[in-house]
Amino acid sequence: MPIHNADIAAIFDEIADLLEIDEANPFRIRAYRNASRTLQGLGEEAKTLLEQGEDLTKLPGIGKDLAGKIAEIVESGRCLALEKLRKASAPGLTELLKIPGLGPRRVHALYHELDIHTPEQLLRAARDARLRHLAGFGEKSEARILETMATHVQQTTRIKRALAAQYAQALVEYLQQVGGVKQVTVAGSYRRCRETVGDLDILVSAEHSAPVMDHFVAYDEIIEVLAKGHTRATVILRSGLQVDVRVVRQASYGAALYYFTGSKAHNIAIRRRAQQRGLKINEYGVYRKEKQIAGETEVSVFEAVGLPWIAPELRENRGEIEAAEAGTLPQLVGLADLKGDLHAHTRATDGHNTLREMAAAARAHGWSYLAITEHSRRLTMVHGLDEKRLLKQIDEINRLNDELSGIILLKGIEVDILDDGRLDLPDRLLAKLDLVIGAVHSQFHLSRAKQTERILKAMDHPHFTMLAHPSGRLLQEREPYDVDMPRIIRQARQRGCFLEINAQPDRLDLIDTYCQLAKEEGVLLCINSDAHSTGDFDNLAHGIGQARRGWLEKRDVLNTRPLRQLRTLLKGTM
Ligand code: DGT
Ligand code: CA
Ligand code: CA
Repeated sequence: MPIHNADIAAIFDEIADLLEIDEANPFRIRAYRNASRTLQGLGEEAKTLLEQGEDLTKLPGIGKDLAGKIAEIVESGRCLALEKLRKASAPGLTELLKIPGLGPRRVHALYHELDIHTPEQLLRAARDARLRHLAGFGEKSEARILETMATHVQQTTRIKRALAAQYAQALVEYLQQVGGVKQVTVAGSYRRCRETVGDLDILVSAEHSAPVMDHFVAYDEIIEVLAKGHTRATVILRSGLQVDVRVVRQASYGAALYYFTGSKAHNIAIRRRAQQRGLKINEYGVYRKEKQIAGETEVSVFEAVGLPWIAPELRENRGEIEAAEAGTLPQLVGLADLKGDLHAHTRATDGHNTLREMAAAARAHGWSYLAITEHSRRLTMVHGLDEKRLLKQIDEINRLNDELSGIILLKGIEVDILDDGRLDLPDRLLAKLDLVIGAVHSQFHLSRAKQTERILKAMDHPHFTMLAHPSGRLLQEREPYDVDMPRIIRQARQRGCFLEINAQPDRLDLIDTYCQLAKEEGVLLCINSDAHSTGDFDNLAHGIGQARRGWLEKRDVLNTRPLRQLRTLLKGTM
């Protein structure tokens, strides 16, 4: 049975969750979380590395013990440590963690005080008003839990796109093995680069569908075949992910690709347009009466309804059809447009690589600059920098810049925005830096008015350059905090500062519709990897997807600027 990195990561995450509910040693918990992150970002399958005899302890955050566990999982598909932890706790307990607003501490209280270990029990207790008396809860959080439970079921069945990508790529390669197959493409929300996907919609072009269907349902990660017909099948993978596969002839490939890319709202609007022109449009082609007039390529489908090709990321019926009609579609930003990255960590705090290693990796990506932005002192858990250690890092960067060629390290900080909107380090120190990224890492539940005021105050600070992960959401873990984002965007315009698109696959924050608003307001966005190791630079591809969903062009993105222009823009904020 093939074990993917995503499977191992899921096991480590569950271990970390259970340890956290158990109030185990925080460093032990972090070790599992870091290892999970390393695996999720790893370009190559751990299984392959092991087969090649590679030493896994060379990977960031993987020590001897974890390397052993990875080998165990790859070989046996099992992890004894997890099984032991599961036995010692109630089944379903980690399900509770997926409910937004419930962290390990609260789950611990629910379990030990009220014997609640399933979402159903939680719902019942909230309805009976039993939660409000629990330490750390109250009437407000009880109401919030009732509210989120309503949407919870729907949310947990989706999966992060970056994770789905690992399953998708393996499956695409598998399907390409069949003789006669010309093209294999993942369509649906995946192709539109939504941050989570409900299922995978895979399209295969071949003249004969039977061999493709037979090969597909024999894939050894399938645990259930829900449907199998002549040209389509639906299955569930061991990971729980649902996959739809459809086989079409080359003459219909464009029409099918178009149709199954969606979104549904976009498709419906285009179909109406086709009808107005006396055309019929479906997954097989575009028809006038009975005659197919288009459908081999996507371009031909759009052409038939009088439009230029529209990039998949825009197809949400949010104005793209009108823009296509008017000839004002954006020239979307691409990965190759980026000149550098402005948010990265090193071993000085919770990163895994040295300054020198990070610089070399950034240069290898072809960039001309990389900003080092460690956490500030308030985050003691990750060894946030105090004044003395930041000064020391500034010196190190200066020295390294003298020595290195082809890459410039910029001096920055990811400084905590304190509860009252002040910044976590003194002005005279921030003044020595090239950029100051402000970040909210605490007090997520302030009222909308207070949270907004807090962030606006921080942005007013003379040295504030950029707001990190502006909404604070963690996909499927934490809802965005309640904040007046349009006001923050307007403030950024007035102050001449920037907003981040944090490219970590579980953040992808700023959210697409606000990217669009920021662009309209003339606020530059910066697509940042938030790298904690050299491998994390690959996150930028996810950030680009998010930026494209937000209609951003090269000129809307700060880190497409060459170094000299960038420096001028950064100085404007200091
Ligand atoms: P997901 O899977 O929830 O992340 O989102 P999608 O967009 O991938 O949705 P899915 O998998 O249900 O369907 C794939 C595409 O098929 C969808 O984007 C558009 C097309 N489609 C599905 N149902 C309909 C429909 O009732 N009418 C039209 N016009 N298109 C549909
Ligand atoms: Ca889908
Ligand atoms: Ca589907």
